[in-house]
Amino acid sequence: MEKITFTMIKPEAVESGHTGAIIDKITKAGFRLVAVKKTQLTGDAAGAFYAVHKERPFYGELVEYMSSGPIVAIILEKENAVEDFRKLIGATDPIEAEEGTIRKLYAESKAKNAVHGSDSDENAEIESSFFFSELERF
Ligand code: FUP
Repeated sequence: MEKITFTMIKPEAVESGHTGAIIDKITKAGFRLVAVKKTQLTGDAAGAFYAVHKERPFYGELVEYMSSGPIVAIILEKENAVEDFRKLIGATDPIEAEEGTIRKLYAESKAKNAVHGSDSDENAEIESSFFFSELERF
């Protein structure tokens, strides 16, 4: 069975007009779009989405940034989706990301790093369900 992963194009990348180029790179890498939504997180919603990072020093800034403007939420499908997508986006910090990765190309910094990518199959489902009902997945 094909596996899913979840991504968000983050506020800075949307604001900079990189949405189309990023989706093009994702689909050319063999991922299928299952669901797509442009929306803006409230502070509370961003806090809940990143609750696993609550104790980390960057949590406050992360929540503020992720609720600062529209994001594009996407469910993606591909064999080995989670691992392959994390390879495609590159390391958290664009300075460490490999050439040609989405973060190397479009991220501004470790905090404003252009895209999110789920880190496990379990989190891919939890994060997808945060934004989309079963009826919104095709
Ligand atoms: P990643 O899985 O690559 O998205 O990275 P993490 O789960 O470690 O971090 C989640 C988000 O927190 C990152 F996308 C950006 C933010 N972050 C910071 O702002 N500073 C840090 O030092 C680490 C992460």
